[in-house]
Amino acid sequence: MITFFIATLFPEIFDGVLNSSMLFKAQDKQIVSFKIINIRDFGFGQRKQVDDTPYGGGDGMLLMVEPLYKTILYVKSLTTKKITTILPTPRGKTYLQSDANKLAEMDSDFLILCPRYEGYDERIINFVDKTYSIGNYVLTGGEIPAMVIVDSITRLLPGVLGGETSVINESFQLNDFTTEFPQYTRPEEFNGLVVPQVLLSGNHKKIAEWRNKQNDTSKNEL
Ligand code: 6GU
Repeated sequence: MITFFIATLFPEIFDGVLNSSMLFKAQDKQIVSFKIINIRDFGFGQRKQVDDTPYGGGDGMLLMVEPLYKTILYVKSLTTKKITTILPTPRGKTYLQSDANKLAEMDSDFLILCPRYEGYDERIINFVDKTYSIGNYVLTGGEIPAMVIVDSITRLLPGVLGGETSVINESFQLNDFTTEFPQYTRPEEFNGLVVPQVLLSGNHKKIAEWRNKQNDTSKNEL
């Protein structure tokens, strides 16, 4: 069982995503467990303050290093298993399928620290193992990236997709650059749009060849 500890200032954001569909089933099958930690529990004083203004000036507030550090220590006190600590940040390495593949093989629990506000005190970098960005655009916090990372790892764990995973990884060589082939279901014709004939042919060799040839990313240019 792999435990994902997710540290956030907005625990409610995760309710729907973690408790629906495959992520719910993965918990139900005891393949993964999700534990949401509220960073505010490690804030200072009565107001549980976790943020402060940046040295040198600038807009907004930063997450202070100490509440994040205390969160890490707390989570490490909860388990004897190895914990890989991940910080989602637009300044991290771009997260790719190959990263998901490696993380899914690690036999480690994970702590994902979700930043908010205008960022975090850079000194927290010394206490994390990995930093990832999920692409070149700016989001309001680390929660959506955390969901992306959790989802992409969980679906690779044995038993989550009922054995499909190895098929996807091996026979289709899913890597950072492949797109999946287009698929069709009933009806055979919709508003004059027909299903490619080869898929109705029953010729599995021809179908496999056709699928391998499909790599149409033209819509990405629109
Ligand atoms: Cl990990 N965080 C934020 N705030 N924005 C992002 C991101 C992460 N990855 C892409 N944009």
